[in-house]
Amino acid sequence: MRIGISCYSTFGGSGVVATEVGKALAARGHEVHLLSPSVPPRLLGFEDRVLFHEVSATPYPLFEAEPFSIALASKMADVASNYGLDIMHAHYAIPHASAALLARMATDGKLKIVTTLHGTDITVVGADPSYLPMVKLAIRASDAVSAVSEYLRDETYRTFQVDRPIAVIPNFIAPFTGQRPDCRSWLAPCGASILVHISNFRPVKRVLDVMKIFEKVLAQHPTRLVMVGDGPDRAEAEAYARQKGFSDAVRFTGKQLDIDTVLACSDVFLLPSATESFGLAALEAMAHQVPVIASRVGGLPEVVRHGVDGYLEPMGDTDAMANDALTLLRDRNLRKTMGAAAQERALTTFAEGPVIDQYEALYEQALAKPKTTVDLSAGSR
Ligand code: GMT
Repeated sequence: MRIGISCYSTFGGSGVVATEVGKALAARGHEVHLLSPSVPPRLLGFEDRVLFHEVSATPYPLFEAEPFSIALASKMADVASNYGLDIMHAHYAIPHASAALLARMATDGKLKIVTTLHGTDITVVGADPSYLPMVKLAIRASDAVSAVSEYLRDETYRTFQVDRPIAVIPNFIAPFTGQRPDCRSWLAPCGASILVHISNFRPVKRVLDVMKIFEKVLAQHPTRLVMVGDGPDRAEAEAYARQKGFSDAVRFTGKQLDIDTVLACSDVFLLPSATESFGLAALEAMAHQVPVIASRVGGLPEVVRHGVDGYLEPMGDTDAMANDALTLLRDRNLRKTMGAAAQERALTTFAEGPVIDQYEALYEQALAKPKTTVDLSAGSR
């Protein structure tokens, strides 16, 4: 098949999943066209059968903001007709799915649209009245739709009252090579334990909770905290560490392409989010044998088994999360047992192969749908 994949190129779960899906499809012989504002972080090297198309919206003095959605739809229509695409796979509903609807109209209804819902496109921003009608239309009018967890599928039905099948296709772990350089001596000198958090530091990630958990742990156990990523709440988290006098024990690394190296030398992963449709970062930690302590919210219970791969606690309960962390850091055997269970689950239940099979099946379903009729005759009179 010839498949277009449209996604954001910022550090975020949807761009990671979209890029890894594209690479895996290309490895199976499909021709993949990635459309994004810049090269997504996971498209690191040359990949056979993967072509990249940069989407840029030309500024014009009249615009208050460049109409990215229109530029994206135009690029989709261009690539679809010039390369004969069969499918446009939109990752994250806003604006990728609605732009794909426009591109389908512009290509006489031949292009099939597959939309993958990732999280806040449904649970936070998608439910906002300024976007809701268009997100709802995109969900209804796509040829096939998937959500990354049962939780997200159910939230989609609840919020948008749509009556159509939505497949659940989870996030997955792309194969990675086992050995990584040891960064422990720099991140945690003198044999301290390492807690790690990876995110885009948006309010939904509750990074201040990460700091509070660490503060409680540090009071009882020699530990370092590694904060990977960047975003709006980073400054507040850094200020908290300085104000409480433990900033020397925290490394804010900023955005990192190579999270595998950091995870390979970490002891416990913290994800105290307010909501999380799946929690790809948690799954990536599990793949590295790192037990996860997370909020019991959204799709996280579908990923992390409480007491098996880590612990799930009520959102905001930093005392419980700190106690869990101390339990794990003080008991090397428990940590090893949970880490091994977590890795086994990540690499089997969430292995790449079966997930890509599911996406291919979804594409087949979309291709079997009749062509969408586009009647533009009224406009040509
Ligand atoms: O930042 C992004 O690219 C998407 C982001 C979001 O906020 O929607 O992440 C979501 O998609 C990931 C990949 O499917 C999931 O693993 C994350 O749990 C989900 N984030 C949230 O639901 C907060």
